[in-house]
Amino acid sequence: MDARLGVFLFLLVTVLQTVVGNKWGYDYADGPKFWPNSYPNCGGKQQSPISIGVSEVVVNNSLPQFNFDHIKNVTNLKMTLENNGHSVQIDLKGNNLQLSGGGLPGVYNAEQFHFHWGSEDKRGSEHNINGKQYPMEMHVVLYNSQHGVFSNALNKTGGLAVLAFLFEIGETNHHFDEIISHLTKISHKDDHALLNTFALDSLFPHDAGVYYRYYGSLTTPPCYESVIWTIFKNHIIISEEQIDKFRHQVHRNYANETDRDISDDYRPVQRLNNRVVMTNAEEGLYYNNCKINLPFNFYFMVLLFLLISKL
Ligand SMILES: *[C@@H]1O[C@H](CO)[C@@H](O)[C@H](O)[C@H]1NC(C)=O
Ligand SMILES: *[C@@H]1O[C@H](CO)[C@@H](O)[C@H](O)[C@H]1NC(C)=O
Ligand SMILES: *[C@@H]1O[C@H](CO)[C@@H](O)[C@H](O)[C@H]1NC(C)=O
Ligand SMILES: CC(=O)N[C@H]1CO[C@H](CO)[C@@H](O)[C@@H]1O
Repeated sequence: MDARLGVFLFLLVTVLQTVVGNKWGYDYADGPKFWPNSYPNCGGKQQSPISIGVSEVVVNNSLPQFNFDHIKNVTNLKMTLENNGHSVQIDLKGNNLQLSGGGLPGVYNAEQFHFHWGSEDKRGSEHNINGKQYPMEMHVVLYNSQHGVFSNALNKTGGLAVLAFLFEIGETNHHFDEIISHLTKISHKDDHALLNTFALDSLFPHDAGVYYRYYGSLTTPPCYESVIWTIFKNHIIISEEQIDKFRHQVHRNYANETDRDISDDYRPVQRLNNRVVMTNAEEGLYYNNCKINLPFNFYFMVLLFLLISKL
């Protein structure tokens, strides 16, 4: 695009936004670039998501494991699936699903969990590892119980904790059947459906022991810098067929409007500024990003060794 045209469009959109008011989304006109106009916190210095460069991560041996015992609880559980026009969200309010450990300053209550995904496998996650984006990311949003209710915790430092899980494509994951089988019931904005309950941690990867930790923000307006982020090293596996249902069965519009998929509902990575990303274990310093690299390097080293030993 021509630079002057770009500036013109930017100004035009800025003016239109002021007129139209606080609407946000992921299109050019209402996208992340414009969020700071209506939501000043989105222009802050400790924003999320970020790119996690594994070589810059610091091991912190004082970061303990999480205690998922209470999060497993399905007694009197109520889970409501909702299309909020930006994502597919499962409401957990009032269930008293508590999380502790993981170096969190107190006991946190689960409020909801939701997803960000791409229209293609090569994008969709909000956080990336060593520059690599994943097709989907799940966020479990919790608030510090000392604030009583979610809305009070929202804008307090450390008021929120988000557990983030990255997805990769593989075999069908039947733990997601209950959610995916109800997507056609929430095909339009503001649609709701009641789910048969399941243990929240059944969606997590088998081993959720190693994680990354940093302090950041909500990845959607109003972008408050109140979030203690945890990104788990191990991925959740789902099939292409399953992710395709997220891509095409839920729309961002009301039923009386033209259907548009919710896909590509992710915010681009933000500057790290002075922040440090920590990990709770040495394994966090190794990320098997590219499976081809390892054997190649191995053979290369063997070859080099043989060559040197011949000299
Ligand atoms: C599970 O939830 C029920 C009802 O809220 C509660 O009475 C019970 O103590 C909880 N159990 C655990 C292990 O959290
Ligand atoms: C390591 O983690 C603990 C628990 O969250 C925290 O109190 C401490 O400040 C961290 N250490 C460093 C060097 O950041
Ligand atoms: C479509 O439905 C929504 C909510 O049901 C309503 O607010 C809106 O005015 C409707 N739009 C049209 C064009 O009828
Ligand atoms: C922690 C946090 O994000 N605090 C913010 C709460 O809201 C005010 C007003 O928008 C901001 O100035 C704070 O930074």
